[in-house]
Amino acid sequence: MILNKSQIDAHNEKGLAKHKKSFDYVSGTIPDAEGIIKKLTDFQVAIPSWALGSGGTRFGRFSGGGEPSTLEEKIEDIGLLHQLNRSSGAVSLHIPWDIPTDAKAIKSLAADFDLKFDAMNSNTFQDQKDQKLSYKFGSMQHVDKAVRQQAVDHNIEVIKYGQELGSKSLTVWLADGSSFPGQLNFRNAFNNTLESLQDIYGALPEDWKIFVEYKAFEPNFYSTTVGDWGQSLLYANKLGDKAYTLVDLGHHLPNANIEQIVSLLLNEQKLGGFHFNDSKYGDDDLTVGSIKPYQLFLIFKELVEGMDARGLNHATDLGWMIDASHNIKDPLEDLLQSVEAINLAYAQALLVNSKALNEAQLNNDVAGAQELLQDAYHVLICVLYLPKHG
Ligand SMILES: [Mn+2]
Repeated sequence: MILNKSQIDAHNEKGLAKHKKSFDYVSGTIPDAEGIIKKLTDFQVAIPSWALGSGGTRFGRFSGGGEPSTLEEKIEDIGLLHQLNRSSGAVSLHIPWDIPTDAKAIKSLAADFDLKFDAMNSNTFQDQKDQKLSYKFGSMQHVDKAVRQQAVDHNIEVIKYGQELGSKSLTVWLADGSSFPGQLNFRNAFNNTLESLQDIYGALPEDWKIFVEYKAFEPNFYSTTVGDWGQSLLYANKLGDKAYTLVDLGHHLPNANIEQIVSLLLNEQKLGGFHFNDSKYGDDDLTVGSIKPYQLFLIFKELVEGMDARGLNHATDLGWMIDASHNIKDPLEDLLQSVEAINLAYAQALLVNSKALNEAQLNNDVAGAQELLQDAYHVLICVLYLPKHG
């Protein structure tokens, strides 16, 4: 379903007076409201092609009505989302789930909805129909060179699809690891994976980036071969300038200090991309901001500070994507909530008085520093959410 502009304008018109009143109040309360709005407008979060259908758990899947089945329908859904929030202007494709058989037509359909193609995602975590060799015991870490080569070839094929669509990056997430002690020689698994990644890196176009995603557990539960940001950073450093670490919020051990990880990766100029979701226990893939919104704000605070320190463009120099699963909500409603939570956390981070914070830190003013963060976090919640539900 696509809305026409007059429908959206008519809807916006109804809330305009109320919005204007709140906006005037907010912009009178905070410095540089226009500058913040410009940054928010430029900030686009990619929607992965697998996010439009209902997800499921190991135990079951309850599909909703009207789920898109083709890539064209998925792009139309993302187009609708982008019409509504103007912040979801990119698609992230998964191969082989969403192979663009007619790349030219897909590219032009996406352009009709003002959508670009963000990072491409490869898949060596499951066996496809007619696949020659199995990934049951890993892909790039595999003891058999032929399996590793199959995984490398697949990734190179994904790059080719991406080139046809105008994408500029490849995200590699590996399910490789082991489920039982003794199953794997850790060093051999690491070195095999490095060699495979080097082969892919060699096929990467000059203006592309490769993102190495890490995950501490699942589907393997004893070890994972790219298990944390340190291991991902090792790969990224060994690969070269076009290789970066990708942070997925749900891929850490419980209570990990993700904001500190983000800060240090930016300091090393090795943070490449971000997958947003929220969680309470593990890789729960819940709606962004639904469980730990303050943590999301703290992460964005480090992102903003670290990107500014490195002179990076917030909107274009990192890959931003939602990576959540929609099990009981309508995916489109869920995605709207997620993108709104991201925009809010970003806005809150932009409101941090960094000069005053720096002074507080230099003076060891612990309470003052904490207050500065909490002020930035609360001001928008007060002005935005009371009128919205009042
Ligand atoms: Mn992810």
